[in-house]
Amino acid sequence: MATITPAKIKERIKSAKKVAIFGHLHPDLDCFGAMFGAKYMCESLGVKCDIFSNFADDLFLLGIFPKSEIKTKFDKSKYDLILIVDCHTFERIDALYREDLASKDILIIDHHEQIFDDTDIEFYIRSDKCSASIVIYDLLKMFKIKLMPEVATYIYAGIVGDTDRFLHNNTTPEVFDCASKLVKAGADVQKVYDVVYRSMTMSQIHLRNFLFENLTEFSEKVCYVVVSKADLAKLHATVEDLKMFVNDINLIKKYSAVVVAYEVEENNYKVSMRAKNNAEVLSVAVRHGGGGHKMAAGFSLVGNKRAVLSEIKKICKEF
Ligand SMILES: [Mn+2]
Repeated sequence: MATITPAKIKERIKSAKKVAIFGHLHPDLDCFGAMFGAKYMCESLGVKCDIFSNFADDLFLLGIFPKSEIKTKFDKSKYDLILIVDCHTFERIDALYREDLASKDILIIDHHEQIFDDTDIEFYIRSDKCSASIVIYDLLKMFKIKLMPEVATYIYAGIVGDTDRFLHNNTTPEVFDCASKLVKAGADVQKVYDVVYRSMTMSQIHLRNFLFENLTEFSEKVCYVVVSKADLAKLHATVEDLKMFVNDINLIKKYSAVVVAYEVEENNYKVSMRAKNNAEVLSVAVRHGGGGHKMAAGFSLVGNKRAVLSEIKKICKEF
């Protein structure tokens, strides 16, 4: 694993002919914020680039990020540098692109501890930062690139996403400082909040209620809920809808760790965990082949709802 400096990042981007930018599967606010911020960085350095994501057409985040600037089909012969943001492992890259990326020159800019094992990959990792978007913001500042209002909005959205509106303990004084500068640069704060927090559909409301109603207490400190694709279908809700509410489960005072398992593909569950009150969920996630942050981490489980449910009960004992 080769770590590189911001100066070297600038050099690498400037010497590329065309850059392809990727984030993780099912991109969230921070992933899109970092991808769009990185695109602006490359273009400001005079290098052409494209963002690639196999996103859902009706993704609500597209109310913030322009769909027309996201490409789906990737022709690897057209790009000589791959920039990956907000992603800590190849497994989190969409399978659609994974193979095509393996043979390319890769640079990773992120805030997750990395488990990429390819020694040719170059890394710039700031695990002390709240989001990949703020890492990009810092680079823009270091490269003396002036922020445009729309880019300030993208980065603001990324920070809001990964701090959950300045709620998590990754919200340092520096985050507020950055937010203030982004607002001064013209970030459309109300648009971000309207799209992300004031746009719930009735099926999302029903899903949120379903999650709380089906929450099961494992112990004094731990609770869990398992949601199958059939459950989601009954509620006319999607996996994207469900992801909006994982943090909400963590609002309950008594539980210091919450476990939410949801079926993303048939018999393939994503397990998202959240912690508070000085508890941590990362070590459990890592033990089960996943990753993330101390208080927000996850992993995958294979099996039908019954099998996953019994596995989750065993995992709850680890807290
Ligand atoms: Mn992130």
